[in-house]
Amino acid sequence: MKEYNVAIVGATGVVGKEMRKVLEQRDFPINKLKLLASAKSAGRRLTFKRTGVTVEKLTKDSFRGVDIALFSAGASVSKEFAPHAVKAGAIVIDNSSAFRMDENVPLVVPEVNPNDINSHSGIIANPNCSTIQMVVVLKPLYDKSRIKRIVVSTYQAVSGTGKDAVEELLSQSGRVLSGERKVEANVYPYQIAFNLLPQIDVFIENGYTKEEMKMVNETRKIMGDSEIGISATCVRVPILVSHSEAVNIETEKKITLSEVRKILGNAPGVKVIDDPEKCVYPMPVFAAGTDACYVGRIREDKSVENGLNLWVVSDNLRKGAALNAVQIAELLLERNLL
Ligand code: 3JN
Repeated sequence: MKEYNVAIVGATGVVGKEMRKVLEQRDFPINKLKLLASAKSAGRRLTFKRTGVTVEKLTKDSFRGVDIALFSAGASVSKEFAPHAVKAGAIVIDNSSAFRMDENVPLVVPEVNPNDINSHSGIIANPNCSTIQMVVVLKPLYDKSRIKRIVVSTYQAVSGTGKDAVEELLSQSGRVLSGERKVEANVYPYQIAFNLLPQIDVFIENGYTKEEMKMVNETRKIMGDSEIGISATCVRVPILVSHSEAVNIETEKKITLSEVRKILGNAPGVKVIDDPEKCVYPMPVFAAGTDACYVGRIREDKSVENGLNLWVVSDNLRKGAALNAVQIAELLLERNLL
């Protein structure tokens, strides 16, 4: 079997670390793994398959001989360096928002729109974590009956912001528990421990945040339906890993609850966890470290025609980022697109 040279850009970040783990766990056919990061992290030794790999400083010449470059170092790094990677002959799988809405860049969730990958021209975008877990669950329902409208509220873990936010939640929690009344906030505008923030990313003119509009625009692009009505409210909660979402949808035709359960029970990447009588439903602590998008609290919304409510939970670092990126790479191999 052919083996590939893979680079991870942003190798020392929370998603970069998870990418290394997912590549190893799924035994992705790697010849050489290149770990790239800023000058600050260059020289660090990280482990891949029990072998030490030295982190190298990212430069425009980093991509010679690289077949696949997984980018997770933020949109500005992607904008600057992805073109160099493509020029060097690599296929870029980009986890940032830099190219997601670019017409010539496929935005891919392998369970949802795998065929979009066929038309890539060097860059394939990985959607936002909150979008991915929602579309994995909604697409199989959409295929039964078009979804007219989605109203979603998210409960997003701090790891979505990165390492500093994880450390801030832990240290603030410790301080609050030891009796401090007011704790300093550096990463977010306010304390996140024992609190929640109805703001993810910055606000734009329409009163929504960028994260909320990413969910709207990316969902329409991935589902291939620019007419779906979508309204999102994104909230940061004091959770380390796994995003949760309360999702309300209106379908064109009625889908009965038993059909919903059957469809989702057979859907790739989805696990139904729904036994309210036994208090069984998806939760972040159970989803963390696993691969599925979990769905429960499945019930009708009787306040509208053909309304449904769902509760969706998934590990934001895995399916929301690293796993989806590696699945895209696997799809490229499967389809001989590399
Ligand atoms: O906050 C989260 O839970 C997800 C954060 C995603 C994020 C954070 C900063 C910049 C993104 C993203 O993936 O959309 C970006 C970005 O690439 O713009």
